[in-house]
Amino acid sequence: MRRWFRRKKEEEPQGESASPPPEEAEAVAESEPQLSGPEEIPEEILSPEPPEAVPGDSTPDQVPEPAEAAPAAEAEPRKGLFRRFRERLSRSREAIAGGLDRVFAGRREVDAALLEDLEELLITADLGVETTLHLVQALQDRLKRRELADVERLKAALAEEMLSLLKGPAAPEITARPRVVLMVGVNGVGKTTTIAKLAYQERLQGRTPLLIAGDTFRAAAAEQLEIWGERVNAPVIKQKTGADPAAVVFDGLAAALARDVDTVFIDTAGRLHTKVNLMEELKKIYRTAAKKLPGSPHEVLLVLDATTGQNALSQARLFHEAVGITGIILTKMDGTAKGGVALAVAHETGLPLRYIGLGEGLEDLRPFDAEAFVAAILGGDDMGGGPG
Ligand SMILES: Nc1nc2c(ncn2[C@@H]2O[C@H](COP(=O)(O)OP(=O)(O)OP(=O)(O)O)[C@@H](O)[C@H]2O)c(=O)[nH]1
Ligand SMILES: [Mg+2]
Repeated sequence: MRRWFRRKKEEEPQGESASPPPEEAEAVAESEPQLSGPEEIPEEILSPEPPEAVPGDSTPDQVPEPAEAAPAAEAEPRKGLFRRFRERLSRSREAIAGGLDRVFAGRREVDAALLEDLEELLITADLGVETTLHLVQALQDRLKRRELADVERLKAALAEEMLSLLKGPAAPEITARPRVVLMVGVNGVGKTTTIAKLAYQERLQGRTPLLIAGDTFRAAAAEQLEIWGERVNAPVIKQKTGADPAAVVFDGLAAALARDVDTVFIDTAGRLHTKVNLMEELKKIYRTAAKKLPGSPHEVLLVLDATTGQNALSQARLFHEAVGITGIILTKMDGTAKGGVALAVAHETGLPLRYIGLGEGLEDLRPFDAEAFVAAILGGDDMGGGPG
């Protein structure tokens, strides 16, 4: 799978050049609406059982109340931010750092047997087989070069290898105005909430966001976005349930131009329509945006729910194939032990991790910081500050 992703990435570099999908695809889908596209999409990929929440039918009243005073994020010193970040990732840290402590207990020398135990641990910590083998191979090479004199060196080497996996290209510098961000992902992963969090960040930085309710499939979806819009003081462009999402996007972009906003976030449905395939719908939204505002959407962000573990990888592949993903947001990293999936996602997709979601509140979204992340999942409980 990794090779597939990398090839795809080379063919379709970031942004505008993520080529709008072929017209034929639409024609096929329209003449045979029952087909689910070029390849059968397994139901469990498109509708995963959300293990830690039942968000599929979120009604507007499920928009969580603001838990904390809004401006706190800015005022909070970076050290406090990192502490909170570490706390939210504590279950993943327990799985990875805690697991390492157990594997290393009473062992000083690094040998093949120890690396085998490490391999098992990483696989169970949701790094996935391919990513684990990649990391362990790198460590075996270091062992052969006699660079791993003791377990402390091994741990440091593991941190370095993880970092080099996670360090993707920097976020693209987008100067277009408005900057249009298309948010995609299966149902319940956190698309709508993440849009609210991003819009909130735009506001904090003095920019004007506008939200487009492109999920016309689920009855309460537009209202949910509207509630968030009110909370972050961003206009929401919507139509009635069942409207063509591409038409909403068209109107929304017209409104964005008329109002001269800085940023547009397009919310989309995560669930399969009964007649029109979700991927075909997204392609149409993409084409419509590109037609209305050439060069847009400037970013296509895929939202993945960390609690679904390895299933996130299959989702990434499907969406990337359909609309060319430019970045990934991993949500629900708080309270899950599956945070190791971030490494698998970064390694196997070759796509940049842009943000991670650490809770339901507006402030609970952080730009992905590879150093901070590795420090958080590998660091012991005695670690004071870490990077930041
Ligand atoms: N703990 C936690 N919960 C989150 C996070 N992000 C989103 N959620 C919750 O996940 C649930 C689903 O979020 P939504 O934003 O409605 O998800 P969606 O992808 O828009 O869902 P659909 O519109 O049904 O496709 C909500 O209860 C959110 O509060 C996160 O980072 N951490
Ligand atoms: Mg939604």
